[in-house]
Amino acid sequence: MKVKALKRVLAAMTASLILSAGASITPYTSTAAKNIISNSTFESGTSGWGIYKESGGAATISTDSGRLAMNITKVGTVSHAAQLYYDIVPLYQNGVYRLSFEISCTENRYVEAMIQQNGGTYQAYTWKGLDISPTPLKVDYEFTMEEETDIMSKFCFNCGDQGTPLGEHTIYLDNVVLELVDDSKVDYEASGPYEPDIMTNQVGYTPNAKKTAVFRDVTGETSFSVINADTKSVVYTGELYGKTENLYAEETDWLGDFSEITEPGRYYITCGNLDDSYEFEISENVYSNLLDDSVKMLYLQRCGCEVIDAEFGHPSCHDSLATVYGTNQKIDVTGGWHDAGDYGRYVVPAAKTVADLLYAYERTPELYGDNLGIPESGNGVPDILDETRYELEWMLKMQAESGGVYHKVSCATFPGYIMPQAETKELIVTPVSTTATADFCASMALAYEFYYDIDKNFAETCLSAAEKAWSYLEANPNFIFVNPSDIVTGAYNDKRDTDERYWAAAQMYRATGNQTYLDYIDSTGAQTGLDWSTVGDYGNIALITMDGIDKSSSAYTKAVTAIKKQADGFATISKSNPYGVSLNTFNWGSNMTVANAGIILGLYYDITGDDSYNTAALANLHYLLGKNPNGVCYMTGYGTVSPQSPHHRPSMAVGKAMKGMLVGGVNSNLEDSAAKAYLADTPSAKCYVDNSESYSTNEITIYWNSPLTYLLSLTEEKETVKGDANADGKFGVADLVTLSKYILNSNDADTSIDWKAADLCKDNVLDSFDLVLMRRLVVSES
Ligand code: 9MR
Ligand code: 9MR
Ligand code: ZN
Repeated sequence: MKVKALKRVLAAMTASLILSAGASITPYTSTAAKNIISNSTFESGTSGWGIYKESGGAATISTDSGRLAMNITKVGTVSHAAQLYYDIVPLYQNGVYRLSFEISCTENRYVEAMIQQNGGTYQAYTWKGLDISPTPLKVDYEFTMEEETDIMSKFCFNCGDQGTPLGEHTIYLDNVVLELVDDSKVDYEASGPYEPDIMTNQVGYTPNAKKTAVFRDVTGETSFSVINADTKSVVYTGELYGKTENLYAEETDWLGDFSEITEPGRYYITCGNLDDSYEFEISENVYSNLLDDSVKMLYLQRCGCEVIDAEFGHPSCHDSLATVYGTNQKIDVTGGWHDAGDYGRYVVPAAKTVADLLYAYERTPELYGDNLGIPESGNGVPDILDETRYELEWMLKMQAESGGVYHKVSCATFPGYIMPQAETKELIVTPVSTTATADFCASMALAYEFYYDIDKNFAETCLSAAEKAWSYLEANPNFIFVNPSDIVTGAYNDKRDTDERYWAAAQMYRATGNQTYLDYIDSTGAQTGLDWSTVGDYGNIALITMDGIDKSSSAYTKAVTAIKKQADGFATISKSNPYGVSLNTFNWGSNMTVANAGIILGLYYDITGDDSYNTAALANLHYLLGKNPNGVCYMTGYGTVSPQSPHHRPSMAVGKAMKGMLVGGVNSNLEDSAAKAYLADTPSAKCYVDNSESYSTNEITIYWNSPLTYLLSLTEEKETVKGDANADGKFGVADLVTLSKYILNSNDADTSIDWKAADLCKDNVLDSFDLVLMRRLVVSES
């Protein structure tokens, strides 16, 4: 029990550390007396070593007679303008290190050698100024790591401007050795993240939701208890079940079901010697703030206007004209939302965001109010529609004369960790792509429907922009984007545009009812995906939820079949995974993929009324909000432990995580230095690190928030009238007809039925037993 108290303190500490790179994570393997630098003699290339250039510096590296040769043509204007580096050097606090290397240069000059923090303040942990010359200089010394452990520091040589003008020259480096010679004072244990033993959704549950907790490291316990956090009384005791060897997280898991607790309140779970779970809430409105913040986040990402907020407010940004790539043409593309932790604005991910928001609103309009605290609040239009319109207005500016749509606008490179108004370099609009044009077409056609009653002129502008885009698509079969070589910001490049065109056609059909689009849909067949790169399922959503669509048409039935197939796959994985998540592999932005799976499951629930799909959809929500192997609520500012150091420039500049952002989450491909350093030996389902340098696990984006918004719109518990199979709000003979029909054609996805209301036997099957009960109910009520 003492251990428990201690671990708790650590959890609380972890939760309060802001932007502290080295504070909390794994590999505890001792590195004593091994050369930490893997390529030290350059016998076969320069692998592991790289060059950083800025402020006018120019340099290349190669090998020369078994040495590393750094050829410098321009020293630039600052000392790190030309920098030779070796990434990911673990330095443990109180460790004594010995560093040695040989260095020479074709000229006499001064360089700095150091091991420094890679990010943050770039503080040096050890530093030497060196006068180098053609005669090799042998450097060999010991130092102690005084600062907090930093397992991803950077060893580098600043070879830029040091005050003396220099022509082209070459620096040679060889026999680099870094060893941890004394680790007797290193406390390896001190740096592990706290991993809870019992995981639940940390935010909580609606009263009638299915509620299960995951238990790990169980030693002999067979039951668990739910405790009321205010009274400390045991309100429920249940048995552990479902022991599973979880290969993805490398742990053994048990489950405990506490769905019986429906009484609103705050609770936590205990189980023998395991650490108590974090507290969570049960209530009707448990997600309302979360839902509001998932949309409000977009306001805080607004570009091209003053943003008002006590902590993250800023003056207008990115409001200069932008240059169309490769021309002298300057255009106004101000507005829209910053995409992510960077300040680029990209059409392709914008379209996904817009679609998620509008379909979330369509699914459960009653959840969306007019008081989010955005400038348009109180104007009589739901804020989710006002906020979405802010992006749509920007998207309209991205359409070229031709009807084609520019892929994106950003500066040529990513800025430092600054507020948006401080990024003042030239804005560049990159060429038109057919993926952006089709996504734009779909978004505008969709917008036409939603804004028609609010502002007819705007709606018509959207529809004619969509029509212009469609004409461009007809004339330009396929023009896929690649980043021009001098632009390094988000590429959002795709291999095919079939799914984008399918989505566009489906939205155009919904907006106009025109047969041409239906013919186009039939020619491609249903496509899938709710990603930025695959968007076909938005086409399926458009068709399935379209008013008055012919349910026997091939467009409709193929869309339903595509959804069913995916929903069944996601439901199966969710059932087999102790955490209830519908994924077994985790890539960049996996939290979006998890939320997307929830959307597909929710849609299929809406089609069939089969509760098991809704349960699986919400299991994915519970994963995102804390019931996952890392025990993290991935939405900033919610739950007990949520990301403190997201890769998000405003949060990094302010020194505090902005609230209401869903981070990318687990990504086992280790695609940034922090992920490589912290997660090298981590099981795939746990590859996440709360470190601001980890953009491949801990960045945020507008299109990761938006599927969460959609998923949350599935949480509204609708009152069901007993026996109301046809969901018309009352019970009668008509429901008997619906149920008989359903049972007769039980494979027919078309027969829509409110499963929960019709399942009178409460056995999760709809069959003749329910029919018998329903007949009795009709008789007794008449
Ligand atoms: O900050 C950038 C982030 O928004 C991107 O998702 C990521 C991948 O493209 O790149 C980040 O920028 C990094 C760049 O790729 C490499 N140098 C360091 C930059 C900041 O971490
Ligand atoms: O979300 C994108 C992810 O699917 C890609 O694997 C990754 C690398 O191309 O890029 C992600 O998008 C980033 C974009 O390029 C720049 N802004 C931040 C985005 C999220 O990291
Ligand atoms: Zn901006």
